[in-house]
Amino acid sequence: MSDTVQYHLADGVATITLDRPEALNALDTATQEGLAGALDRARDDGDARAVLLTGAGRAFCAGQDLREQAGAPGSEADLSDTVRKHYNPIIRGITRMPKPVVAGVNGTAAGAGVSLALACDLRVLADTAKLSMAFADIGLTADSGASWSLPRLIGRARALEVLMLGEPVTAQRALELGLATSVVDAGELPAAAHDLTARLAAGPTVAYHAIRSAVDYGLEHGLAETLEREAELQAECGRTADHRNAREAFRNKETPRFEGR
Ligand code: LHQ
Repeated sequence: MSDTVQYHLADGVATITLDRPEALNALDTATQEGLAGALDRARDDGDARAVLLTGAGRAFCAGQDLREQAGAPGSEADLSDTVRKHYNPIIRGITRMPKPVVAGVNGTAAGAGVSLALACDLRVLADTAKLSMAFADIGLTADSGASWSLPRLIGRARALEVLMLGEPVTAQRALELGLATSVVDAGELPAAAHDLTARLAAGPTVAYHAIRSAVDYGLEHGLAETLEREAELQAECGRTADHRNAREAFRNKETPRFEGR
């Protein structure tokens, strides 16, 4: 792990905390590598059934560390190197996680920091949070999956508006746009984000993964293909102990207990 990324397991929740508060959790190379490593660890951790990504201090993540040479505007090759080498694997690590991933957006997010939150399945925002699509402010295009996730979440017109105009999206506006699952008082953010993630950690993990896969597949395929993909995924879910036990619990008029397998 890295000094600037913490990993903590409790209640089936792997909490990954970006921990460079003095730089608003900006992503320097060590933090990028630490985050990628923490995501791998969460994926492989049999006791982790959901993942919470959050930040220490007053910010969630200020995006690329603009002070670090590797990320500084230099040649085009420099930027595409770090995007390919560091950011893309992180985004794949989130979007391919075989368990739910929640962003606990405890404060400001900018640039690739917003992209991290958008890649997650659900987003709980502190009322003080602002999402700043800062890319164009420094003459860059959207990266780290924002050009994929943002139009899926809020549509093309609004995605272009948010990315081109670059006005910070307040927590309340994020809720109206459908970018936030919920908005809570900043002081309650850690508990609220943990509780929501713990609820998912106690759920049918295989089915959650299948739900994300089916929805993403449905966004890119026609109805006929999607119906077939749903059938395949349903077959996988139907073979899980969680499904068998939930059917048994239904017959016995009991609340099902899911074990994530
Ligand atoms: C920072 C940063 C930061 C270093 C605050 N870096 N130190 C991907 C790959 C390749 C290349 C490039 O880009 C990308 C995608 C991106 O992520 S592009 C977007 C990069 N991020 C930004 O442009 C955001 C820059 N930061 C800001 O605009 C402000 O700091 C925000 C609006 C986030 C917060 O403003 P304030 O609340 O007023 O805080 P502050 O500006 O005073 O910052 C506090 C400290 O954090 C300060 O350090 P200091 O030593 O002076 O106290 C900042 O320098 C540092 N910090 N963001 N990205």
